[in-house]
Amino acid sequence: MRSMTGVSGLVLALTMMAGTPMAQAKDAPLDAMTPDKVASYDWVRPEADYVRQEVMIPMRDGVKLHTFIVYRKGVTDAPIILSRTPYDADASTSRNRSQKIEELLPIVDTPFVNDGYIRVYQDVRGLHGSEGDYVMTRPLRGPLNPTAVDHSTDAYDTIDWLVKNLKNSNGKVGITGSSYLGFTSLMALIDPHPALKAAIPQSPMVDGWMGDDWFHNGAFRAFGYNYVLGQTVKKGGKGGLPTGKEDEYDTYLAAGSAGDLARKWGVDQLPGVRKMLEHPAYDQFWQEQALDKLLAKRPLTVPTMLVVGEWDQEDSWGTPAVYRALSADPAKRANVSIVVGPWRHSGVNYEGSSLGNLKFEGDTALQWRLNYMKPFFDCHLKTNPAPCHTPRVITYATGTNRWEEADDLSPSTTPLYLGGHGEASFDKPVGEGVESYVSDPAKPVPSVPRPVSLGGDEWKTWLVQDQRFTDGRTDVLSFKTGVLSAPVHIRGAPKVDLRAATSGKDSDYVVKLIDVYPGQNTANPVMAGYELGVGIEIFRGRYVHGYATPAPLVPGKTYAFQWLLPTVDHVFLPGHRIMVQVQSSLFPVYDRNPQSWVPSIMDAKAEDYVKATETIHWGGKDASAVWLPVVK
Ligand code: PG9
Repeated sequence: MRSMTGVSGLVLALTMMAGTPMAQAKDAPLDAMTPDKVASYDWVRPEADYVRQEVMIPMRDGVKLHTFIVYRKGVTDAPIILSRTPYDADASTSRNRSQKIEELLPIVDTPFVNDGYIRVYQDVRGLHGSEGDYVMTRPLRGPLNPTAVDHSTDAYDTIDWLVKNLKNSNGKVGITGSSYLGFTSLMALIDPHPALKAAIPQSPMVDGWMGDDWFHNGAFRAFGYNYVLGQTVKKGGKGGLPTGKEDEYDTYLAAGSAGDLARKWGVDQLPGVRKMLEHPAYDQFWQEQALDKLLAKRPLTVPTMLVVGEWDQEDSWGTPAVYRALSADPAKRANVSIVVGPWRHSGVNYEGSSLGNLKFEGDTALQWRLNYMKPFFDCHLKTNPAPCHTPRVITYATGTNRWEEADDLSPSTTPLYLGGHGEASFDKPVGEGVESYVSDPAKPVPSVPRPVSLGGDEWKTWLVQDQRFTDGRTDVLSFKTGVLSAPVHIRGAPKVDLRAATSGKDSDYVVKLIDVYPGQNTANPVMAGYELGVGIEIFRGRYVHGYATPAPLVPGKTYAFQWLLPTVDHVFLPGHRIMVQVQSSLFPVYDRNPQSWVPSIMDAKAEDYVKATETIHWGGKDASAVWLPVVK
């Protein structure tokens, strides 16, 4: 099956193709019509302090995957760190086209290549230089994938080739990467190659419906069309929907439903978009791909450190879901740990001393990489390593701004009750009552102050946006504690238990858990009175009876809507207040709920979008609360 005998032959072939134009003898003068195009140029010069090999690694079905292998010249007995990416392995290993390895590879790789590691990046099948067909987040072999290959087999075959062909390796491999690369890292844990000794999946895409890129608890992120366009279209897809610099609140609102938006901009026939539009509920298509469930069914033989940002705007679900699934099983518990840092999506791989208006104590991402990532890979991958001391839970407590180690996340057992007159309290309110608002899909609550631009820096920081811009809107309820006299420290996933009724037949509910900063802050005025979202998450009401079984809500009937907010470690400091905001839209990050009953919201018509009165109960038997994972 293997068409190559090893790295050295291929490298030689590439070198011969590259370099000096062959058409003309070297010293002969050129005439004006000598063609100027040449085959290639070898930009890795002899003085480079590294070796960079480009190889095609054969998989079991004959497809070859495009792979770059980079290491400092002269390394021996070297552990290997592998990343399998849809984002161009060539680009990942040619930063600055530098001749110095530290400037060539992403900054996260520096401590490793400086310590004798081999770094490998590979294009997933069907993208960039790799052969084969591209299926976005290709499902595992099984009911959804009848072929003989998936990311688990591709990782296996790649690792097998690496340990057999890299003569300067010590035969031990780790795998890592964020988001899509986190997903491919997790896939490698299924029937893993024996040489795979450690994994650090960061913000992996685990379940595209429950709370990662495409849907959150059933509410849809049409913004994903941009991703599909950029990644799956050969020509013309880069740059996303061609809407210019318009306020995307207007763009999305004018289009109507998510289906109409897709049709209007001509992306409705892209397979990646169609798969979303055709599967609005949590059917087999999504359930069979949920990696937390797939991993829970198998042994976990590879030590795995899962990583997520507290404000991960794309894949906040996956890491905690996999941690819950694996740590609940005594047979797997010893092999799994979780890291929660003060980062945006993939922020762990960049500079981490701030996020939006928030400032931390130094570069928290670098701190994690040096103090936890490096020792973890070292102790599992080096030859004759020092023993591992990996805490199960490693979190950065925002608020007090310090790293903490613990044996587990805290369970959500302390209710913060919503009450009358905009109050929130740890004591159950005396009496009971309701608060209400009118939700109008014609004027959805914006996700950030307008104008909205879903890409770029605004997207990276929207979860830490000051929430004062919605506090006080007539379609947003705010419930606030008194000023705290002692810190309230939470570590885990707060759980919403919202007791609510709608006058419509369907409704979304958004709950924001907010840290309200003191009103005066002379040293840092931007944070005076700041309303920091510590967890923002949506729930689509039609799924209250089950995610696979959408059903109309009975107008006026009170339901218990329950869902998890993202996993965090946060300290609400004395002098601060805790606020809970409730609203019924978060637009345009999430599509609008028409609030009347339609079989698929993807195809709601203009006339289906109706106003509804939302009634939130407090106290009594229907006491709405956010259950906090308080550290005791
Ligand atoms: N969140 C991105 C993604 C992962 C998997 C599928 C689609 C998108 C990413 O950052 O890679």
